[in-house]
Amino acid sequence: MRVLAINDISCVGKCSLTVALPIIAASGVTCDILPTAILSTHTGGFSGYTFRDLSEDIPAIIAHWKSLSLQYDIIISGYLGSIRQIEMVKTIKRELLREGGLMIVDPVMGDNGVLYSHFDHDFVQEMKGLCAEADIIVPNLTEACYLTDTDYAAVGERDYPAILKKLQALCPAPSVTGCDVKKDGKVYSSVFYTNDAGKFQSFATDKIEGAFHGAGDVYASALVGCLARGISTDKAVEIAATFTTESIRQTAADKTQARYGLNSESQMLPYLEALDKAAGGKKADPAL
Ligand code: PXL
Repeated sequence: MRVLAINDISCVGKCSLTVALPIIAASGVTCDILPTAILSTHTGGFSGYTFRDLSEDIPAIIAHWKSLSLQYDIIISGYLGSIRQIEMVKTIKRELLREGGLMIVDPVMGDNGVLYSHFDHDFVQEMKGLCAEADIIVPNLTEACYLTDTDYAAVGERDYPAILKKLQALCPAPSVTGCDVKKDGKVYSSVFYTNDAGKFQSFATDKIEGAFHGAGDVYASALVGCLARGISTDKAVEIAATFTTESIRQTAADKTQARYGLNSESQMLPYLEALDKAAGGKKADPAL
């Protein structure tokens, strides 16, 4: 099982590849990386960061991998620095995803109703095109709203199924994180998703107040890890959402600055135990 994670390297502030590589690799599969940019920190909550766009290097990297006849079982794309990189990911899918492989797109663009720095309407339009080429997409609620031209400020929990349905017009299996749901006077954070039978489902975990950076990356990486081990989508969502929530809970208890990312390291062991149990102890096939 060979997975390719396409994302940036934010050297400080755990997110993107510094989250994806340890989680996917620990899940028991080979995880290769394609860095899209190198930043001194991520762009949320820091100023004065450096940003080196690696677009110029990507075609030669792909050409080299093709000369090695590399093929991927799963490709997951995350933070892309430009519209040109969106086009590159489409090419990478065409040239390096094996037939029957899974293309997963995390359309990283924003949070809490607003786009991150560097992104605009044109980027959103192009991202819709990339999502249309994916088997699974994992937007947060903000990104789901941008992808479906929905007004985030007006969204209530009644609207989640309609958003999921609109996303399905783009991609067969959306999984939307960060959907607040109230039950018995308590607020939960839910994932609304489409399961392997094509049914809309949701999975709720405790909502922990605060804006925690890198949570989407932890969720997407754990989901990929579970799917790579042959676990059903229902169980994969449950394991990934639980891992993410417990990482947020520990980060809140640690009282570290949210911009430095989640303490997912502390939750790695329970995550792996849940993963191994769900996989029935079956190991992944070796990477070819
Ligand atoms: O976690 C999402 C993310 C990834 N990469 C970079 C970011 C962000 C969110 O701000 O800035 C560079």
